[in-house]
Amino acid sequence: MAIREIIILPDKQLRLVSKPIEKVTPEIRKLADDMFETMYDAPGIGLAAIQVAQPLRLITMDLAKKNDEGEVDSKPRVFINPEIISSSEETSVYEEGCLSIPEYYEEVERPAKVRIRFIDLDGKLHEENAEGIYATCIQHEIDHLNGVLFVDYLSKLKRDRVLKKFTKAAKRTEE
Ligand code: GNR
Ligand code: NI
Repeated sequence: MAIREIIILPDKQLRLVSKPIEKVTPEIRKLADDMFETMYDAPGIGLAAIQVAQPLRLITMDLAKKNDEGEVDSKPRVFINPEIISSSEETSVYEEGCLSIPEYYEEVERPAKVRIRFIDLDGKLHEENAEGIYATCIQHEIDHLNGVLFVDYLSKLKRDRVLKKFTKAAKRTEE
């Protein structure tokens, strides 16, 4: 396994539409392994392949949280070619962050529940209902596959302010 570099705003690759995966090859498995290592190291609860500069429809996720005994209840998940089949009318608001927009957090309103379809690393098809942080996270990650970032849901004023901050920071490090 290896930690890969996470690309950050204003990297234009974040705006690419990722390509469907036709076959789960050893390279795809290696990419998923590396994405888990990168995600846990960050740390983050989800990661889309484009965040490590691979424009493929692959997502890793682990919504690990401490249980009543204080032990970490970890559940690594892989989503290949995920799709949202339906979304609830009801919405919920979560404070979101993104590893590609470090140290910036804002509230985003999204459908509270979604039904998703995806394949796993064994090529097996799944359909699941997601709610709570799972629903928010899978929508955030599927957005990445379509070149969409959570700041796109904010007011133009807020979005422009974040973009400017990251563009300036990128200029400073290239000098
Ligand atoms: O680690 C992450 N936390 C998070 C919190 C609220 C909503 C979405 C997320 S995903 C984010 C990691 C990331 O950038 N995934 O693309
Ligand atoms: Ni993100």
